[in-house]
Amino acid sequence: MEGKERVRLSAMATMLMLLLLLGTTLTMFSSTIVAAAADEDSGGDTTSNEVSTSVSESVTTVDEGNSNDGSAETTSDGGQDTAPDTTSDTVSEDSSTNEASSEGQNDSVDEASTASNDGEVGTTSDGEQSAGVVSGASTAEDSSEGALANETSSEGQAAAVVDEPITTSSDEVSDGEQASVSDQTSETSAVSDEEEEDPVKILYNGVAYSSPPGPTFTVCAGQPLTFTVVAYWQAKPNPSQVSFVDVVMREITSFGVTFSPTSFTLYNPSPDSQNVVVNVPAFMSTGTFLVQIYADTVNQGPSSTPVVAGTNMYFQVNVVSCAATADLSIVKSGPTYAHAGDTITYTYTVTNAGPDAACNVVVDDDVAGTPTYVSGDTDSDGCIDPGETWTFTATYTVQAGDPDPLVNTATVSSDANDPDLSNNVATWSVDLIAKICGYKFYDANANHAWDAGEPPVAGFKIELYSGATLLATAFTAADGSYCFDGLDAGTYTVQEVLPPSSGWMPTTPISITVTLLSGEISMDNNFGNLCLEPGQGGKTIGYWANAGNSLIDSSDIAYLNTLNLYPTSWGPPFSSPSQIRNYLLNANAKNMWWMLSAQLIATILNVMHGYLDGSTLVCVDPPACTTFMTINDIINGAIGALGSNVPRATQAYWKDLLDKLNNNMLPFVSPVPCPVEYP
Ligand SMILES: [Ca+2]
Ligand SMILES: [Ca+2]
Ligand SMILES: [Ca+2]
Ligand SMILES: [Ca+2]
Repeated sequence: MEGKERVRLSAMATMLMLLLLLGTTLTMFSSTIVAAAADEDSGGDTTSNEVSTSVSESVTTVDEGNSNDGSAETTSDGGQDTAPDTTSDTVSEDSSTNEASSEGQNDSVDEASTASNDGEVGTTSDGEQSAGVVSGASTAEDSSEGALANETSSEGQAAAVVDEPITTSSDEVSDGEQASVSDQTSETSAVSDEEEEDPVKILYNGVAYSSPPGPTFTVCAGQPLTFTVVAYWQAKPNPSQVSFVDVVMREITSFGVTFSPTSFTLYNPSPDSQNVVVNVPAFMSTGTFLVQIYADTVNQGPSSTPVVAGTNMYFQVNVVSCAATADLSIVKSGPTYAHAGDTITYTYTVTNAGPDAACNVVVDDDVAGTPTYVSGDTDSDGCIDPGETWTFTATYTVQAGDPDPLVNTATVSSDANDPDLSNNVATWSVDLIAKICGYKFYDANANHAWDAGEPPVAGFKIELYSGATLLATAFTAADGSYCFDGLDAGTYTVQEVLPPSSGWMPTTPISITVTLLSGEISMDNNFGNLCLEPGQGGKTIGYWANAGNSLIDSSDIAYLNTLNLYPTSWGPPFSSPSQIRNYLLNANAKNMWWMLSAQLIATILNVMHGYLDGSTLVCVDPPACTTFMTINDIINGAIGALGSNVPRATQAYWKDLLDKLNNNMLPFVSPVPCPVEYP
């Protein structure tokens, strides 16, 4: 009796402690608590874990105890009164609690908890109980209602949750073997001296989560979960009956949990344990799933009396979607303007604000195509990690007539979820600009085209018009070039402005009409010019008949005698300068052949004596100057017109040119550009 009293006292003391610990949440103490207390007592190693474990168990168990009572009764209908009695006995130790609880029980049973309890109980006694777990939660309120009875506690904790030890004990009881055993377990007192057996515990990180919710494991949908628990049996130092326990691990819920090993044996006398790997198959949907596993003591020895109870462990699997989430953003850059024919290089900068890496990144550009990766994957994993900045480039060659501005859109995507798609798009606008260019060249040979060796003319004014509107003015560069850039598509006129006070004149049209497509470059809108200077150096017929006559030498005479000159008594052929003087002084236009011959002699002598340069280009139709000839051209033309059968008009034409040339009346083309000056 003393021993029993002692046990009771310690049990009472423990309960008080638990009450303090749990405050008002404690409801009532079931046999489990008592058992736990007794365990601690006898075990001597009342670890906090155990305490807390037993507390939580007891809390959850309380109502269960009740419900178990109910169930037990139910069960008892099927076979045994002893178990329920035992339980109630236990409770009755708590006296007042007991009744209250039983009322609470009844209430809860009557109310919502009924179903669950029934379910549980039923399952429980079967040793299975998925449904019970869920219903447990819902029962919480019931229990609290019945709670008055439940004194204080538990709100919540669950009537429905089945208490394994009890369940087991009822199972055991149902074996018909033991009123006494359950008495021991629950009552602790007298019997405990004989057969105190700790229930097997399932410890996770040293804690027995024998009531829900237990630890929570967060896993990705579709990914299995594996963790290790310890099946633990706090055996007695001097066991009188039980020296080993065969344990089988099984799942109460139906998620397909497996164990490795599934079964094993724990031995007395030393506390024995077995690591058990819990394999939870993948959940495919997200959410939180409560899992209940059970360490069942299926055999023990040498006694066949099943006094070692199994135990539950609860844990939750929080299944979350693990598709990567990454906030990609793209920034695009490129030139601000471009001409047709330009190859634009766009640069794309892609970053990831996380939180996850973005893999299988695709950058696309609706104009430039698929950009090429350049750099940024610092860890070379093919994914844009937060903190990485990836660079891509793409090129596009602008075509004349492309949309202006040329706007293209780049997008970035990956296989990660992107919560903000607004920054996955970037556009870039390129202003397409057209251009008109050309050269100002010195058309030294007045052939209206540029020829190799003809120099550029710098400083020449060129104007750009749209219709009658002057848009811009340019001056030719040192290389003679000019451009009007930045133009939109349209029709323009470029026009040169001649320096007003010099002999500049165009040899090509002074204005050019240009029609541009967007971005188009119109080149070679060239202007040819030359400048005139007064004719000089010419000597007249009078000169060669008088002052210059003595300059005529035998070679002059020899050459002149080769020409088909008009024949007179003074020659040709000539034999002396005086004959030439008489021929020149008596020449007249009665016969145009003679007059042409006289002017031709003077011009030839001018050239042969260096007064004129036969290559000098002269304007033969001043002031219009649409036709230019070299002095040699004129001489040769005149020679060709000599003769008796050449029309007078023809001979007169050449005679007049020679006359003007000899009198310096035909402008010469300057061999080099004249100064270009504008006011
Ligand atoms: Ca984004
Ligand atoms: Ca990377
Ligand atoms: Ca434009
Ligand atoms: Ca030319």
